Parts: sequence; structure tokens; C-alpha cells
Amino acid sequence: MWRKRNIILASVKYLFRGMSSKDNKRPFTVVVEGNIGSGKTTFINYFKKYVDVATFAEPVDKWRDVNGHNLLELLYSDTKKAAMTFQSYVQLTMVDIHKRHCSQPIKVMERSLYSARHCFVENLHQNGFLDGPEYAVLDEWYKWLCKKVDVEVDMIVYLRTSPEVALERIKKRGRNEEMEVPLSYLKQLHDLHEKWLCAEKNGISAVPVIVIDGNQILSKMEDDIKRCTQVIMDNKNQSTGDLLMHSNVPS
Ligand code: TTP
Ligand code: MG
Repeated sequence: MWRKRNIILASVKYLFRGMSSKDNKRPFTVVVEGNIGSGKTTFINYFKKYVDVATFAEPVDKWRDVNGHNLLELLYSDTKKAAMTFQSYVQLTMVDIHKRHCSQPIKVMERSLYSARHCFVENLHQNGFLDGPEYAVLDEWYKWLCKKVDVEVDMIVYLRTSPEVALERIKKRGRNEEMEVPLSYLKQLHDLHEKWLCAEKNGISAVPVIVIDGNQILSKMEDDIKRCTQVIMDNKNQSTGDLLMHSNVPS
């Protein structure tokens, strides 16, 4: 029952190009995705106790201080002006984390180059904050990076959270820059995460997606996290192809 309700290991998700081949020199790489306020950082922190796991939380602090400039604040105060600058920097800092060396066999990172592109850049463009040329340049950069740099991932954990719950958590944690984030924005981002992770078939390669009910309170989510950890540990030495054969998560 638990398996059906709270966690789904999607059988095959065709997501984006350039993520299929396994490079043995790279750690087994798990990216944690989900809306703003879905609990990604909390989820990542859980893995800190494992010696085999290197954790990388998102570099929000870097975005808030680029040579004294708070890009996150600029993004929310003048979105049209700051969108291109912000997303360029997000792309750079994400690639930096994808490429960051670690001695552990497993790497768990918050977000990825992929969600920045498929959710945030897409949304900013759809709302007219990134014009045609800006969107095209970001996309060219994205495609070049996917092709030329090893930014492949082996598994995605998706904290599927309702926009209402996400908003509640954003208000509670109180990051200054995000205090005016409207529910409509979170709904748009939610839909793009759903499209990207649960519906879209737009590429040639497959990455397994573990879906966790992010609406749960943390104490309830811990059971799911433990099982998810087991799946990651069990599969780090298998090929992605083997992993895709599972239709659900072993209890
Ligand atoms: P998130 O990347 O969703 O991180 P979070 O720490 O809010 O999530 P969680 O609570 O699950 O740990 O968003 C961080 C901020 O950066 C948020 O205000 C949205 C913004 N952002 C963009 O505007 N564009 C991007 O490409 C990314 C990745 C984030
Ligand atoms: Mg976070």
C-alpha cells in the first residue's frame, strides 16, 4: 500500500538528451527536484550521515552575492531586467556542481542544469520575461553544455508537492527575496515540473524518476526517504538499464 501511495519508481522516463551513457569515473549521481519550497534541501541533508554519499545543496548563497550583487533579489524586484543575468549564473553554478569532484561513490545534488532549463527558463520565457533572443542564447548554451560536458545523471528524486503546500513553506522559512511569490507562479512551476518529469517524452535517453509525496510532514516522509536511500544504494553499481526494469520500489 505504501508503495502505491507515496513513492513511485517510474518505469521509463524519456527526459532529455545526453543522459544515457554511464561513465564509470563519475559517481552515481542523483538529483533532487521539486518546486520551490518542496523540501529539497531538507531531503539532501538527510544523506549527510552516509559516508558513501557526497551531498551538494543548491548554491542559493552564491546567487545572493555575486561580487556584492544579490541576483535573487534583483530577479524578484525586476524580473524582466534580471532574468537573463540570473539564469545565466544559475546555469554556470549548476554545471560547477555537476562537475564538482567527490571521492564518494554517490553524489546527491539539489536541482540540476535540467530543471533550471526545463522549468525556470521555460517559465520565464512563457511569461515574457525572457525575450526570443535571450531564450535562444540560454538554450544554445544549455545544448552546448549537455553535449560537451559530462553533466549526466543516473537518477532523479522528485518531491511532488502541491503549490499550496510549497507556498506555506516558503512563507514559513521567510527568505526575504521570496516573500511576494504568488501562488500562480508556483502553479506554473508545478505544471512544468510535472510535464518534464511525469509526462514528457522528448529525448533519446532514459533516467529513472522516483516520485515522493512532498506534501507529507517530514516525520512521515522519513520512511519514504529511507526506502529511497535503499534504492539508491542498491542500484549505484547497476547500469541504468537494469534499474529501469523495476516497476516499483522494493520494500
Ligand atoms: P529552488 O531551486 O526551488 O530551491 P529551494 O531551496 O527554494 O527549494 P527547497 O525548499 O525544496 O529546498 O529555488 C531557489 C530560488 O531560486 C527560488 O526563489 C527560485 C529561484 N530559481 C530561479 O528563479 N531559477 C532557477 O533556475 C532556479 C534553479 C531557482
Ligand atoms: Mg533548498
